Amino acid sequence: MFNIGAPNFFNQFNFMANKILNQLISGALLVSLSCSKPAEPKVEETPIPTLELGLPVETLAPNTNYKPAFTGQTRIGSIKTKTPIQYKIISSALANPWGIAPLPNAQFLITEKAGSMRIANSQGVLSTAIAGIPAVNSSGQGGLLGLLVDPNFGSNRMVYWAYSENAAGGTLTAVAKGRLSDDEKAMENVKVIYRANSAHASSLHFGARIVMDVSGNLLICLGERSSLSTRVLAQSVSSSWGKVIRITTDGSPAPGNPIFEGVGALPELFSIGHRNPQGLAIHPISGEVWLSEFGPRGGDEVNRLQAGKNYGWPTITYGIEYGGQTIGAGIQQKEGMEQPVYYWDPSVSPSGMTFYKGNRVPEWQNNLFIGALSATHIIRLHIGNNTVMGEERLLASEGQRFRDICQGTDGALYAITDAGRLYKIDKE
Ligand SMILES: [Ca+2]
Repeated sequence: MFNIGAPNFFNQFNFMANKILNQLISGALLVSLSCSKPAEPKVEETPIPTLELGLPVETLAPNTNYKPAFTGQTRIGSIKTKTPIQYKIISSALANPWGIAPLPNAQFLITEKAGSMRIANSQGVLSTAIAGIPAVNSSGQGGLLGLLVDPNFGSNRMVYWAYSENAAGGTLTAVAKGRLSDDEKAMENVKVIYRANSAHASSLHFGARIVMDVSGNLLICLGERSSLSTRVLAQSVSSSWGKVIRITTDGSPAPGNPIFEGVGALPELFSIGHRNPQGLAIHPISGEVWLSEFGPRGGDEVNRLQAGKNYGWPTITYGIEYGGQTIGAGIQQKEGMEQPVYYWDPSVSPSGMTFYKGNRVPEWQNNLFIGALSATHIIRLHIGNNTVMGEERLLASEGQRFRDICQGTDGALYAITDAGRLYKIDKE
């Protein structure tokens, strides 16, 4: 057990400065919102009495001198959880876990990259691998990836998962569904419901998280497969690379999908212009879908998804090539392309994420928690009126690559790491 909630001298010392900074940023945000953003339905938030902002959590130099589109789009002030928090490792026996989702009875369903799916109980004890999962290609970033437990699992026992599959010409991201057997040992009636168009000889950028929206349809994020020749297809409406798709639980394009203009536009597209999204979560109040995606060097993003919108990659980005060159025309903003709600430079490698809607830590309600891989911590973002109001780094001393995070039925957070750990994070 470790305590990460204690205030420190630095915070006390900077109290007044923080309050002034807080007011300045709040004022700037209001001006920015009223001047440059179209009117959006306001999202009600559980107010925090005083959101004291410290210096931004990021202290490293950025990769570029690009300017954000609005105040608070990057390097927002830091926040610190006041509730005393504890965390513990409840399992270290997972092998490259990739996705975690709560099951009834305080259990969790977990995918492992090499192709197995297991159940962990509330003490972290793991089941044997569940039988009946189709083969995956786990080279590079591929494998058994994101999963979703049906919100009506209690009555239908349905599970959906995404994975990289061998296909003519390389690999592709596929989506399957199945019924978890009553004895929890096998996936029954497994059916592949979607295959990305098309295969590519790359082991990178599969995307592959799944959520169910308020209408009961599936949203799945798909990467653009990383090659210079394929990244431009994130802008092509006839390719499913670099997209978020919205399909029924049978795999057909969902009713009410937006219409994209262009030859051969795929009817399953929900949003376009993504690079490698590895996080999806439904906002608890608005029901909107939020997404995290890996940008290039210095351009990782959080986006609030709206049907039919273009999120810019590779035309606009706050990042640069890993070799240092600018990307495309080196622009960060363009008419007709959406700005990220938030971005990180340097990169943090944002992966799975969840909004907190529990009662264990009231000040966390509706906050967004994101596993960070290269930055080795859990990101906490306080969201208000669809903007990021403050950022905190949790479990940074653990030095783990956090791959996914979910909220258990007990109201605690549970996070998995590439090294095979399952953490429980809760109030003391
Ligand atoms: Ca973008």
